[in-house]
Amino acid sequence: MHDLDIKGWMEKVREIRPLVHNITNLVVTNIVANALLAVGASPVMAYAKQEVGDMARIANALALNMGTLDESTVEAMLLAGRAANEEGVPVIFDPVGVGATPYRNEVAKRVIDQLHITVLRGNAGEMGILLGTGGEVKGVDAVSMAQDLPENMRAYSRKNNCVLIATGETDYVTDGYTLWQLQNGHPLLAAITGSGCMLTGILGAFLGAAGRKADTRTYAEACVAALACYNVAAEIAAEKAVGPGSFLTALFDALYNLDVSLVEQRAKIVQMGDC
Ligand code: ATP
Ligand code: TZP
Ligand code: MG
Ligand code: MG
Repeated sequence: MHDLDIKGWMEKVREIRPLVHNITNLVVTNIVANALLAVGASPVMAYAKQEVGDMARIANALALNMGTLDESTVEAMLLAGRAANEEGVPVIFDPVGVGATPYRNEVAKRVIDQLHITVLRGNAGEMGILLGTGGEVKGVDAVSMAQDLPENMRAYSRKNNCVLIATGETDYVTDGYTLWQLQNGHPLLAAITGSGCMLTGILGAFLGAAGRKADTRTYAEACVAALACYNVAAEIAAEKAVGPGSFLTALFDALYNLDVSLVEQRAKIVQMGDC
């Protein structure tokens, strides 16, 4: 159903321990750092405008997340993003809560217009709103997804030469040509805050493993591997958990102990025609 080397990607992450520079939100900072450590990456959170450019330049990937915005964070994101773009460092952007307020919409537009984003990842509601194709959010949560979202993602991705990812019960990834549909994961992911933010950080780690100035197809394949690892880890964690609290702990353990051969066995990935 697919021809991806998930094992190879995970091994690369563990081998090179990518430095992921995160400008993320106040709710999830600690769990994003712990999730990155658990997969074998090296997280750093840096926000000061005096240092974000320098940090982004030495990082393997930059992860921008607009969950709890203010103007100094936005300024930091743009400075870091420009530095990353100059060096070819891959940049992932998570437009948390876009559609909830005009300010969030304006900031998402500024980031997308002013930076070259390597990967744009949101829940299905956020992605529909960003693409102007419908979809609904309530605060930071998706309420609904437009039927034609995957095809609209493919068109946007091709036009802008970036990877698009919409998550939910089913996840969609596209490089503008191929569309991958993934069916792993667990409803407990929607019962903890930050499941999307942790995923964004981990996607950053896999992009870092792909290296600087890689092509969009390579970055997309790294993202599909990251999603498969994360969501199979969530399934393993859910088997041990009794509720959201123990699930989060079990998720760190499952990411840390992840047997990649098991991910390859359990991954439910459909790769849909190049066009
Ligand atoms: P939200 O703010 O709505 O929680 P998010 O940014 O947290 O959105 P999600 O779409 O919830 O992002 O996706 C986060 C992770 O949880 C992804 O890995 C996704 O595959 C998984 N996921 C979300 N909902 C489900 C579900 N019902 N069943 C299986 N996996 C899910
Ligand atoms: N409020 C602002 S950011 C945030 C909340 C609750 C966390 C959102 O995390 P996720 O991963 O998008 O569910
Ligand atoms: Mg969530
Ligand atoms: Mg989110």
